[in-house]
Amino acid sequence: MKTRAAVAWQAGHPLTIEEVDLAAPKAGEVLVEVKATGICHTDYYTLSGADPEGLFPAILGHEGAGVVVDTGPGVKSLQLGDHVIPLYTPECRECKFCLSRKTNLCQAIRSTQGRGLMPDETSRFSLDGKPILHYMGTSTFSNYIVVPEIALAKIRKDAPFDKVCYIGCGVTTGIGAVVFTAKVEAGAHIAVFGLGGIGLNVIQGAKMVGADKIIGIDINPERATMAREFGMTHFLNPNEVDNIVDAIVQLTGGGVDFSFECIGNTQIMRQALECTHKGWGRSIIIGVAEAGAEISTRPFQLVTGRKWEGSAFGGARGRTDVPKIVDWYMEGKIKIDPLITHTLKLEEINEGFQLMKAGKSIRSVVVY
Ligand code: NAD
Ligand code: AHE
Ligand code: ZN
Repeated sequence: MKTRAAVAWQAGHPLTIEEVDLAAPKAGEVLVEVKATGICHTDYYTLSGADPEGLFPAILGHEGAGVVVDTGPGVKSLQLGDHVIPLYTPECRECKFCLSRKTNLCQAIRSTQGRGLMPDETSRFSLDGKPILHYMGTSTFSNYIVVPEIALAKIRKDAPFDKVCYIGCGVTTGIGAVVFTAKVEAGAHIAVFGLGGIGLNVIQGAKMVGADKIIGIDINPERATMAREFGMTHFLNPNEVDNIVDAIVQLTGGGVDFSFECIGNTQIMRQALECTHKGWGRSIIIGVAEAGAEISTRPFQLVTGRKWEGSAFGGARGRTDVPKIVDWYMEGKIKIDPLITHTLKLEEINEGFQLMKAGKSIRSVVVY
């Protein structure tokens, strides 16, 4: 079949809209009509050329929601008409990682996924007979996609696609980092570096679990209004504060219990670690830094009890946790609508990248 898709031909160049060929789902695979997709900073990062796994030509996008329209042989857990969110972190429930119960990083298809291929080492996308690569196993910048069954979370049918697509990455990453990775307790002091599509969700997760001081840090002062509405109690602009670490330590009487880096800047990662409390502070890296980047601090920071950690997809087990997060949204426990600042057509997708780059959007969502 044919599908309309935004194709990334090479790093640093705008996407172009093409009629791409899409092969039928093979065994264990599912054909999904994508109804809506968010644009995440990670799509921008890969398009920039800084991602060592950024291969071209490819169809980017990993924050979608849609409907099952066909299933390949052997698919048991999904049927036509099911509403789904594609998962860049699948959940096979059989690999060593899934069975460990210690991580959400299912490795069943990670190797082929990182090379832009389906598990049988081929692509389902092509144009003029030449293959076009998948991206993060999802490629939600295509109206139709083929995805392994283990990489689809089945969600309730009354959830609006143009909102819950954001649960496919940003919402789950931010809230999950608080709830699943850090397990922030009520009364904790926290600091959130970067108040974009991820950081604002860290803030609402922290408010949801009853954190006390929620300190937001961003160089864009316009982010403070939305952050306050989501639960931020204090705002610091690094351009107006001499020493951000000292400011946070003073504000909290010794440092925060948890900090979250939601930018992808290794200098800020160091500040995020060093503003945590001696003896027990934990700093969670969420931001993705470019190939070759390294983090550093005095080992004394760790000797004296601070812990450096990371979180991918908020530590969420996609098929298990994503339907629950959709329920939280439908029950009014979390907010998504105000964060979706722009709704675009597929033809306008490059504007979505420009809005993000200019700091004018929180999330742009493309509706097919
Ligand atoms: P975004 O562009 O929406 O937000 C980034 C925010 O950081 C902006 O508000 C910007 O003003 C602020 N910022 C930039 N430089 C700063 C600085 N020096 N000091 C303070 N604030 C600064 O991006 P996003 O979609 O929220 O993504 C944030 C990061 O998280 C990216 O690196 C993205 O790739 C990564 N990410 C990781 C995961 C994961 O699973 N680990 C998932 C999604 C996104
Ligand atoms: N290919 C990139 C990896 C970037 C990365 O860390 N991705 C996150 C998700 S970001 C979503 O917006 C992730 O899940 N990482 C775990 C994994 O297995 O990729 C690079 O920099 O190499
Ligand atoms: Zn993302």
